[in-house]
Amino acid sequence: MREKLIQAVEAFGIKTQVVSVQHLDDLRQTIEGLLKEELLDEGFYMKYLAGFVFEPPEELREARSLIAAALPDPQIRLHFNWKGVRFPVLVPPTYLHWRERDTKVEEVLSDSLRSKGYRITQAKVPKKLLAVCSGLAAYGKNNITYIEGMGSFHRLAAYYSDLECDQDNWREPVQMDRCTDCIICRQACPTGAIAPDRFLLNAEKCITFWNEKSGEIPFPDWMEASWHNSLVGCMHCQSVCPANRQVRDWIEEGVEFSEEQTDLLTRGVPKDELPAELLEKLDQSDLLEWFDLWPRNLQVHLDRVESHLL
Ligand code: B12
Ligand code: SF4
Ligand code: SF4
Repeated sequence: MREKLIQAVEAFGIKTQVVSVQHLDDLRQTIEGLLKEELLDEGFYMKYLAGFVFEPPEELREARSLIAAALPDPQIRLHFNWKGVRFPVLVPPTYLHWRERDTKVEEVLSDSLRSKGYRITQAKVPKKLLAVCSGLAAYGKNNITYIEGMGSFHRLAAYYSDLECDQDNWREPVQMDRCTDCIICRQACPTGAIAPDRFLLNAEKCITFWNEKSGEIPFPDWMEASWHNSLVGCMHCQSVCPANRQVRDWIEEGVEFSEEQTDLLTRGVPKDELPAELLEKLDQSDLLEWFDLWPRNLQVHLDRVESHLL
C-alpha cells in the first residue's frame, strides 16, 4: 500500500515518502540534541522550534506512519507602480498560494488513502528533517532541501496516517553529492549565514530571519539595502545553485499594484481602512498573511526605484 500511495500521488505532481511513526523520537532527539550541544540559540529555539509536537494528535492517536510530501512551487513576480515607474518584485517559492497548494496535497493524499480505510492529519514536525531522513529530499549546503526534478522549488508538507509502515528507508541526514565540492551558495550569501565551519545555518544572520519579523522591527544596521532581492524571504543562495538550473527561471506572474495601492501598503494603513478591491487582491494570493511586514519590506524596493530617479 505504501508503494501504491507513492505512485498514485505522483500522477498529481506530488512526491512522497512514508516512514514509521516510531521515527518521531528520532526527529525530537535530533532537534533537542542541537539545543543541548548549544548549536541552536535558546531564543531562536523557543520562537521557531518549540512549537513542534512529537506525538500524534488526539484525532489520530493510533497513527502508524509519517508522510513527507512535496509539491513543486514557483517564484511569483509582483508588480508595483511608484512615481511613474512600473517595477517587479519577486516572492520566493512557498510564500504565496500556499493555502490552495496545501489543500491540494492534503486532498490528494486523503483521497488516495480513504478508499482503503486510512486517514491522515497534519503533523507539526520539522519538515526538512523528515523529508531528508525519509529519503524524499537531501539537504543543500544552504540548509534548504532539494528533490530530484524540483530542485529547491517545492513546498513541503507532513502528515500522520494510520497506514501501517513496518519497513521504511529511514536514514541519517544527508547532503546532495554535488555539494561536496561546491561553495557557490556560501559565496553568494551576502550575510555569511552559510558558514564554512558548520553545516547548520547561522539563522540569525539570514535575511529571511529578519524580513519575516514583525514590521515594526527595523532591519539591523549591518544589513545592506542592496542585499534585499525579494518582498519577503531571500533568493541569493537558491538562484545560483546548480541543482536549481532547471527551475530557477520558473517565475509565475502575480498581481499588480497601482500607484495608489502601493502607497497604501507602504504607509501601513490598517486592513480595515483598505479598499475592498485591494484587500481581495491581497487575500487571493495569500499576501494578507504578510500584511504587517509590507511597509518595512516594500520601502527597501521603493527606495531603490527612487534612487534611480535622482
Ligand atoms: C525556523 C525556520 C526558518 C528559520 C531558520 C532556518 C533554518 N535553517 O532552520 C529562517 C527564518 C531563517 C528560515 C528561512 C528560510 N526558510 Co524556513 N522554516 C523554518 C521552520 C519553521 C523550521 C525549520 C527547522 O526545523 N529548523 C531547525 C533546524 C535545526 O533544522 P534544519 O534546518 O533542518 O537543520 C538540520 C540540518 O542542519 C541537519 N544537520 C546538522 N548538521 C549536519 C551535517 C550534515 C552533513 C548534514 C547533511 C545535515 C546536518 O540537522 C539539522 C536538524 O535536523 C520550517 C517549517 C517546518 N515546520 O519545518 C520552515 C521551512 C523549513 N522554511 C522554508 C523556507 C522556504 C525557507 C526559506 C528558503 C525562505 C526564503 N526563500 O527565504 C529560507 C531559507 C534559509 C536557509 N538558507 O535555510 C520551507 C522549506 C523549504 C525547503 N525546501 O527547504 C519550510 C519547510 C516552510 C514551508 N512549509 O514551506 N526558516
Ligand atoms: S550551491 Fe552548491 S553547495 Fe550550495 S546547495 Fe547548491 S550544489 Fe550545494
Ligand atoms: S536565504 Fe539569503 S541570507 Fe539566508 S542563507 Fe540564503 S542567501 Fe543567505
